[in-house]
Amino acid sequence: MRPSDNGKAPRARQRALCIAAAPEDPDLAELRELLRTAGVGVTGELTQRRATPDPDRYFGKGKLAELKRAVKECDANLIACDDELLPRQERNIEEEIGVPVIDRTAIILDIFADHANSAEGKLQVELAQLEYNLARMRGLWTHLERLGAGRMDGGIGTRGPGETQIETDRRLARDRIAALRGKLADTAGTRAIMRRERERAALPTVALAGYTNAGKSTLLNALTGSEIPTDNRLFHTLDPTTRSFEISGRAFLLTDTVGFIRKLPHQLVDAFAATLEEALGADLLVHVADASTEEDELTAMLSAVDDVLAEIGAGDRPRVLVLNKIDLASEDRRRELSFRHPGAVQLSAATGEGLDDLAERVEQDFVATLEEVDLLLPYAEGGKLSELHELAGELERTDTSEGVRVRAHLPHGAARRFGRFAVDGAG
Ligand SMILES: Nc1nc2c(ncn2[C@@H]2O[C@H](COP(=O)(O)OP(=O)(O)OP(=O)(O)O)[C@@H](O)[C@H]2O)c(=O)[nH]1
Ligand SMILES: [Mg+2]
Repeated sequence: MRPSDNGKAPRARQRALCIAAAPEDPDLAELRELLRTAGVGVTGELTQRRATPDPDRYFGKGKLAELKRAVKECDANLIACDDELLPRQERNIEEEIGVPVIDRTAIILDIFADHANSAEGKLQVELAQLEYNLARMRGLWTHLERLGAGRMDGGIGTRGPGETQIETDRRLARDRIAALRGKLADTAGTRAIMRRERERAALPTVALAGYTNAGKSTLLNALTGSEIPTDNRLFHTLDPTTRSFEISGRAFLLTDTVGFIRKLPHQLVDAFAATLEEALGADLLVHVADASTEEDELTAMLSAVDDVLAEIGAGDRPRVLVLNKIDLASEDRRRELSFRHPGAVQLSAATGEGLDDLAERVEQDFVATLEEVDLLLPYAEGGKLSELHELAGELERTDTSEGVRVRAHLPHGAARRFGRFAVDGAG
């Protein structure tokens, strides 16, 4: 059957049995959460402790037989695997069990496809999906056929057409991938122009990064008085949003970014690289974490974010750790958190508790990077003075016969730009 034929079934009718194999006891809570976000029901789970997954079938033979019985018992019509599967693992399980198999990567890609709003976000997700499909020689005809018709409504695990179509598909997919890369390069170019304009304004930028659902967008709203959408589902925000806010009279730009997750599909990291680099080129990175999760889980989330930051080359940016949702933590837990993460700011974006501490911290860390300048602004350049005010907040000014003498602390970019007015400067 062609996927377009069975594509009419509502997604909620998909009943998944979750599987995972890991050296430690596998925990399927996050996979369930991903499926919930994707609109798939979960009817059961089956896990196996093993050093590495079986290269051909993911599970061992005995476990696979158990899986077959479990699928029947809980009336599942889909198997959802917590790891990215090799194409042959996927094929073998499907043949053995007789129901479609979907892996973690495909689920995440599906959620991204559903949540993408901006033109750029859609291009990025489509690129990631095509690359995932191409790598698995999956029929792509359907994907291309449906372009323009909105997102695929065939539900998770939608199959491609038969193998005969695959060679044509591969060619079409490669053409499409090249076209997408071209379009994305154009948007990245536009963004580079916008960034240069911002650099000319030299407002310091702070970027929020962190695990999905940590509360990044809620924090952005709390700090800037904005109302960008937030939700208790994974990967709610895909597009970077930038808003300005003030600390002690100094204007900052704050950028919200796409959330990270363990085993983040590399296709997505590639596709979103330009967006992420943009956001992470900030003066200061605020790593937002969900303090209401248990310590083990929190540690795993923190290191997943560290890994992605390192992967995209932002590993050594100046950083502040925020432990958000502190309103949900007991007094004991708060003490434990300050002991375990001494440098972190504990706050609640929801109640506003601790926001002042963060502002203080951002200012402090940012101020440490400021450069002291001593300028002489000719009276003819009056407009520059108010610009300086916005950049520096506090100014120390004296009127002289030649112009206004100003001492201030400026961000690196602005200090360079005002260099020509420097009293002891060379030009
Ligand atoms: N109790 C409590 N809930 C919070 C707090 N901050 C955020 N939340 C809730 O956590 C959920 C996720 O918040 P978002 O701001 O959408 O999280 P995000 O990090 O932007 O998530 P993605 O965009 O999916 O990466 C929402 O349901 C928020 O209401 C907090 O300080 N306390
Ligand atoms: Mg968000």
